[in-house]
Amino acid sequence: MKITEKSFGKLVKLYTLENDQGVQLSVTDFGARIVRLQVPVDGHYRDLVLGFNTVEEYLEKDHFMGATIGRVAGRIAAGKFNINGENYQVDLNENGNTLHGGSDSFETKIWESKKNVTDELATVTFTYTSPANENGFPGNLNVAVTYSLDNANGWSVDYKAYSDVSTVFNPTNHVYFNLDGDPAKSVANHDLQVEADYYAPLDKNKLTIGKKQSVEYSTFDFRHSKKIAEVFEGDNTQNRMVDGLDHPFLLNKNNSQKIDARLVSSDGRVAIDLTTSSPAIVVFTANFGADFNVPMRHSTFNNHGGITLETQVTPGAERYPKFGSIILNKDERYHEHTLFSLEF
Ligand code: G6D
Repeated sequence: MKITEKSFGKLVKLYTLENDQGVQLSVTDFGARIVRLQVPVDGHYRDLVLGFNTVEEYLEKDHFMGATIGRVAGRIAAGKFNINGENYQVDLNENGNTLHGGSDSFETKIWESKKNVTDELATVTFTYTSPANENGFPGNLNVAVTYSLDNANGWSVDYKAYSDVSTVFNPTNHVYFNLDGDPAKSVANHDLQVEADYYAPLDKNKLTIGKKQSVEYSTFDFRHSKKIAEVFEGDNTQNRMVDGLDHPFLLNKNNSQKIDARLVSSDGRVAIDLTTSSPAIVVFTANFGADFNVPMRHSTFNNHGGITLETQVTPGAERYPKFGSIILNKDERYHEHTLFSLEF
């Protein structure tokens, strides 16, 4: 196991965690972000995630890519919520709503970093203190995000946090996978499995509407692995509205179930099994439209050239308690964990 460190631009570092099997996970303190994930396939490295080579490109082209998202991932309708009888209004940055914690949130901050290597595990922990009232959110919030890589080809993300005042907190990571290693190629022929009997439909502004919809007999039924293509080609109005998937899947969490989700490359050579302590996964198929032809590492992105598996509480929970709670009480310890097991 080892970690190498190099500059990723002015004041910003890139850490590469490497195991004895040659898996390389590169992360940066700029947004506590995943930049690259490489595995050896047929003697060549295949890069499984989308990314750019410089901080400037992230800022210009897509600042959420690979980043830690917070304080609250997804959309807060009209930026309003209530904690213990107190009303809050946070900054608005998309159609009169708050997306991913408002503008310039976790993803554009330079986090503190600390690395550690043992024979079996390499870890980098990024920490950031979000000051009270940042983008309107209450409480000084201390956040730690730890990326770990083990020798059995598992890598994980741990989120820990506490606040000096009760607040809301619902972080995730916004890494886009393309297990074919080519952002020019749609993920339509990847196989996806998600252990969810229900998903949350959206309105035209991509806000959840407080409904849990059964996946049965619909394109949203990924309980048995199937090609993603169906969500791009069918006539399901939810898919057509967002041009694919941009939906929360409410995880079943059966004791017998081994994994929560599985993604397999088009050629079947690479797979990722995801297991999480979070209750939901927002699956976003990078529905950026035909005009978003942005040069990325390896090639120029084409529509649907990536897919996120964003572990979190279903967005809208501040309005719809049936989705769970995103309240982090004063001095309570927050901890969520997601493991991604690689097969190649
Ligand atoms: C998220 O769900 C949202 C998308 O709608 C958004 O476009 C993207 O982040 C940037 O996953």
